[in-house]
Amino acid sequence: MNELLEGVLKGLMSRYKERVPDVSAVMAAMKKEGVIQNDQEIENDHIAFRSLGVPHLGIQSLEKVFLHLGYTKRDYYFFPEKKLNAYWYAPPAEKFPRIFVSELRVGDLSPASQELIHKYTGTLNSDPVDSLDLNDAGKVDAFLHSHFWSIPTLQDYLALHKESEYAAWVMYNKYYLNHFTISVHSLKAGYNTIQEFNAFLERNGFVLNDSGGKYKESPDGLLLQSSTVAKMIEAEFANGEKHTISGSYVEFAERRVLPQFRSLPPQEIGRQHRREGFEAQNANRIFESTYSSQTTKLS
Ligand code: OOG
Ligand code: NI
Repeated sequence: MNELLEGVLKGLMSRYKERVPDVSAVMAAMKKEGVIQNDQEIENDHIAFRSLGVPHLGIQSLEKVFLHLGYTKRDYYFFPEKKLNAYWYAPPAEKFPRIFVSELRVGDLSPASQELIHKYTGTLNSDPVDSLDLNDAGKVDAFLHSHFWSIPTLQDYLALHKESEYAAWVMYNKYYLNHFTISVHSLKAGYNTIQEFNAFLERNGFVLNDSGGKYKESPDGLLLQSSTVAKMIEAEFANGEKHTISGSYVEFAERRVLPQFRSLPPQEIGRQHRREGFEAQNANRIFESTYSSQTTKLS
């Protein structure tokens, strides 16, 4: 099972790296400053997917893939303003990343936007995961990068974008990895807090999402997160029309040691001694890494 999961994650990461130049750029900057010698030293805290809450798709469909690969469903999060649901999933072993899956609450959108989405997804009459061979890493990888609906017209994309930037993002980007996350607490001193890591990112020219501040802190003070602003990619819409849209980004997380384990020697600290899970108020701001309020800072 773990080999299968390794194969799927490898496929996801290689396409993500091709598409998000910040991934290799952050790693190169870390090597330049001697933080890491090679990419494998980086701990991937979590990866994230977005989806559409419509019949046969959404969380209930996508999660089947990861439950099959050994993940366990954990907490639910609700984002009323962005009209999203999300869950996180714990990996079968510590060496694998957690997974954060969100979905658009399509029924909460205006009738016009709902109609636009259904125009594309309404052709599905079964859950595509149900006909997928989940024991074949190559097939799962291809599935996660395939189309379940036709490429939208630019006009429909822009109409959706006005009401929900998340909706427009998924309509075009589908299940492309939305981000991977570097665990900064596992890095060497000088880089292992979110403030220090953000300073490193900024002196190397990376632009941070500053919605709610350049890092987001959970109310318990134990989960601190920051992220780059998504890079713009040239997208080709139906009829060959082109437009630049936001792609994916990179996230950074510091999970602090829980109070009851603070007296443990540093070399004994493992994942189970640190803050687990996610935080709705942090996530609410991190979503905006692909929103134009943030991406326009790049131009
Ligand atoms: C996910 C945003 C939330 C986190 O770690 O809280 C998130 C997204 O942009 O799809 O990644
Ligand atoms: Ni995240």
